[in-house]
Amino acid sequence: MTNTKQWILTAIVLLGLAPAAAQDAPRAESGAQAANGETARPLSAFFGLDNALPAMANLLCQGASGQDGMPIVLSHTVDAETLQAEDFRIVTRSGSERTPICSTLRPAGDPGELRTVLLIGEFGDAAGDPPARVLVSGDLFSDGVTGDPVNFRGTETNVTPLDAGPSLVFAEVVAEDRSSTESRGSSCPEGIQQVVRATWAGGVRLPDGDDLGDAERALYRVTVERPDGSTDEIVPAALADLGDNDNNHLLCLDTSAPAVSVSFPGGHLVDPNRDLNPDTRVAVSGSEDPRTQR
Ligand SMILES: [Ca+2]
Ligand SMILES: [Ca+2]
Ligand SMILES: [Ca+2]
Repeated sequence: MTNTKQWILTAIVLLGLAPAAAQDAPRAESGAQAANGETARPLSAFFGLDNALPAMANLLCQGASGQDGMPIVLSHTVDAETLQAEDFRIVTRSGSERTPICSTLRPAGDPGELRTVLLIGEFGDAAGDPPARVLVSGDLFSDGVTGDPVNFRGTETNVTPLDAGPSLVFAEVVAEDRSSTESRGSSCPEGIQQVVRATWAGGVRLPDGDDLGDAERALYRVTVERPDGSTDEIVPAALADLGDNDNNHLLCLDTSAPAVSVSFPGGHLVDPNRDLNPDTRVAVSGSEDPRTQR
């Protein structure tokens, strides 16, 4: 595929998400369950394209052309066999309720990914009555990779508006035995001491449509904690999981000092609606960085 075609496919599959939703307080209802110290819930929902999915989207989902696209990033990786479009309900600003016609975990389907669900359907219109909230209304389970399997049913998140840019919504240290050798994207080089997966609310690209390069690697900052309790901001030695059109990057670090947060400066990356990213920072899952407490 040409770069342009790949980017169109990315636009189909991954629609930028945003920061506001990620930083909202958890809105889990009383039935919410926790696993591995984290409440099961959607972390973000991004109104990525409004009535604008191209004809190619029919390859993913019959009837998707001309529909809305909304990626949802979840707190835990998902058991794909329990995922159905009807598990989600979208509530518009006026209170109208919509159900997606399709849901898919593509293309963020490498080992360890599987937490970004793309919803396709008619979810409201940006100008008149935009989508406001997404609820998990059916049984949707985590896959039990971190903690026991938990049900997302009964949890919800606010929708980030169409014109917002993409933000980081999740980061985790990738266990050595789950490294990216089976990934469709690029891998970290030999000799790397720690790998952090950074997950954006939706797919990100350079404004010219290319994937990230060395200049963008140098813009990432990872805060690591030294043995004496002090912290340093470091730059990844390499970027990986590139070239696979999903919303994940692997940050390849040349230190084993525990990573506690990841940040990226605003104004360098765009979502498929061509909105630029804001300054964005996210805690590494399981770490305690007071600047990024959700
Ligand atoms: Ca990937
Ligand atoms: Ca719409
Ligand atoms: Ca990727």
